[in-house]
Amino acid sequence: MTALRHDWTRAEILALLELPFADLVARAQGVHREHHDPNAVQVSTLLSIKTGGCPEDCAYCPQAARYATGVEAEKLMDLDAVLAKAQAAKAAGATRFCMGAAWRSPKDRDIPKVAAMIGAVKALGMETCATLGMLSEPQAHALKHAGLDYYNHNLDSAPEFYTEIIHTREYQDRLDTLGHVRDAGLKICCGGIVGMGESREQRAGLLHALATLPAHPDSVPINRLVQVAGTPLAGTRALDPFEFVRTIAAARIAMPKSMVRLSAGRAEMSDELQALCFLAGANSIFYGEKLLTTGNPDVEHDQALFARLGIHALEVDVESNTVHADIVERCAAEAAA
Ligand code: SAM
Ligand code: DTB
Ligand code: SF4
Repeated sequence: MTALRHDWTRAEILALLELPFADLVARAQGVHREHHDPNAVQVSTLLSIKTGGCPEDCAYCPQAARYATGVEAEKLMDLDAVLAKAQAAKAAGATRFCMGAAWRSPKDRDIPKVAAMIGAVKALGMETCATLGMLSEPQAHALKHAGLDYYNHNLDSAPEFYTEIIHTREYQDRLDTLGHVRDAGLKICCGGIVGMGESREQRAGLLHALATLPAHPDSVPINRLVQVAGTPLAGTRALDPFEFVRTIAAARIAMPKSMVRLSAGRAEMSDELQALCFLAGANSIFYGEKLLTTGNPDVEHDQALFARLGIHALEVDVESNTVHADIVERCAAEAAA
C-alpha cells in the first residue's frame, strides 16, 4: 500500500509531471487502484445560492463585480428554492450538494440562513458542501454545528502565481480559512485552477502546496479555466489537454486517498479526454447542467458516458452521514428567528 506522504518536494512533483505520459498515467492508475474502486465516481451538484456582485478581483471569475461579464448580482436565494434544486439534483442521481456564494466572506447574519439550507439539504439524505469565501473560526464551527460535511476553499494556484491572479486577499488568508475549517472538524475540499497561463513548474507548485497541507484535502477539485468574456483571463492560451491529464495524475499520486475531482471545464472536453482523466485517477465530478454561472455537460450525456465506461456513481456513506433531526429543526428555528 502506498504510504501517505506529507513531505513531497516541489521538485519531486515536477518530476512526476515530466514523466513520459504512459509512465505517469500507469503509475497514477496503480496508486488509484490501491486506494479506490477504479470504476466508482462521486457526483456532486453545484448551486449558486448567491450570484455575482463579488468585491474580489479573482482574474478568472465571472462573478467579480468589477468585470463586465453579463452576470447580474442577485441576492441570497430563499430556502424553498434551494431545497427544490437539491431535490432535483438528488432525483438526477447526485449524492452531494454544494452551495456556492459570491462572497469575499459571509457576514455573521448570513450564517443562520445558510445553516438552514444545510440542515434542509442534509435532511434529504445528501452530503452537504458549501463554498462561501473566507471563514472565521466561529463561522466554521457554526456551519459544522448546522450539519455541514465539506467546505470548499481553493488555493487556486502556486503561491507565486497567485499574486498575478488575485490582489484582494492573500494566500495566507486562504491557509487561515482552511485552518479554521479543519479545526471545526469539517472535511476539506481544496484544489485549484489550471490553464491560467501558469508554467508546468507552477502547476507543480499548486500540487505541492495542496499535498503539504497539515492533512491532504478529502477532496481535490482540479478546474480547467473556463474562459469568460470580460474577465482578465479571457483569451489566455488554452492549456494542452495532455498537460491537464498530467496534473490529475500527479494529484492522484501525491494525494493517494483524496477524491480528485475533474471539475470546471468538462463542457469543453471530449469524452475521450474525460476518460483519460478517469484513467489518470480522477474519481469525482460536478454533475448537472450548470456549475455556478457557466455550463456543464447535460445529465443525459454524463449518464451515457458513465455507461459507456462502465462507471457507477459512488453511494453516500450512510454511517458517516447520519441525519440528525434535531439539527434540522434547530436550523429552521434559528433561520425563522
Ligand atoms: N467566493 C468564494 C471563493 O472564492 O472562495 C466561493 C465561490 S468561488 C466561485 C469557488 C471557486 O471556483 C474558485 O476558488 C475557483 O477555483 C473556481 N472558479 C471560479 N471561476 C472559475 C472559472 N472561470 N474557471 C474555473 N474555475 C473557476
Ligand atoms: C471548484 O473548485 N469549482 C467549482 C466549485 N469549486 C465551487 C466552481 C467552478 C466555477 C466555474 C465558473 C462558474 O460557473 O461560474
Ligand atoms: Fe468572488 Fe469567489 Fe469569484 Fe473570487 S472566485 S471573485 S471571491 S466569487
